[in-house]
Amino acid sequence: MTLELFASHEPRRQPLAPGAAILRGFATTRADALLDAVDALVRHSPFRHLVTPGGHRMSVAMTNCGAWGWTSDTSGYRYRDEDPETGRPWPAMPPVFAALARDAAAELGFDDYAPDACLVNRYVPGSKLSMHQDLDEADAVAPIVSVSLGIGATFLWGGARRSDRAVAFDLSHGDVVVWGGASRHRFHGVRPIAEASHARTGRVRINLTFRRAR
Ligand code: MD6
Ligand code: FE
Repeated sequence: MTLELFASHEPRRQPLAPGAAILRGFATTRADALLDAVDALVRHSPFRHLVTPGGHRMSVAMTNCGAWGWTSDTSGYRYRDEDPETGRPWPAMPPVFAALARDAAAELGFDDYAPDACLVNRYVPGSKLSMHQDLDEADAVAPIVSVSLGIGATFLWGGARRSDRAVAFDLSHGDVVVWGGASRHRFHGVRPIAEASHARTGRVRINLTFRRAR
């Protein structure tokens, strides 16, 4: 066995800032199970295009699982304990989701991470997410864990202020980004997705974004 061969199978960590890193390939071995669970949960709470408080239809389609789900409409952003489209609770967090989130958070030293919300995002070529902060959660220290599946994306990692220069990172199927602690309120976004196809998802990127909301 060569060291090179061993290293190529070891997930790589790319530090971003204190409390933040990209874990390359961290979800790869669990990706099929994660995507199977997405297929199951969207049968209960389908993807939908939310409207921003400013009245714009988001290009990313979203749904949620877990106790709390993130929603947006013209009255603002908020977490709800039921899906406004179905009038029922959001689907339960699949165990494979909770385990992946906990394991990824632990890599950054966030022990016993127990997210109570998972926002599931569906991007197609052209979908984008403008620079923003995730500020709607009660816990300002527990990390966001963001899992990329399917076609690639360019993730923009900004600073504490909107005017801070952002750095671009390409994210691939199986990559996980964690940001918590001092980095929890950093600006971030996703550039318009390029045309591409993935063997499992087709022309789609699925992103799982875990949070401690309440
Ligand atoms: C990503 N997503 O898709 C990162 N934040 O890689 C987010 O940062 C995000 O998709 C808030 C609401 C929806 C999101
Ligand atoms: Fe975000």
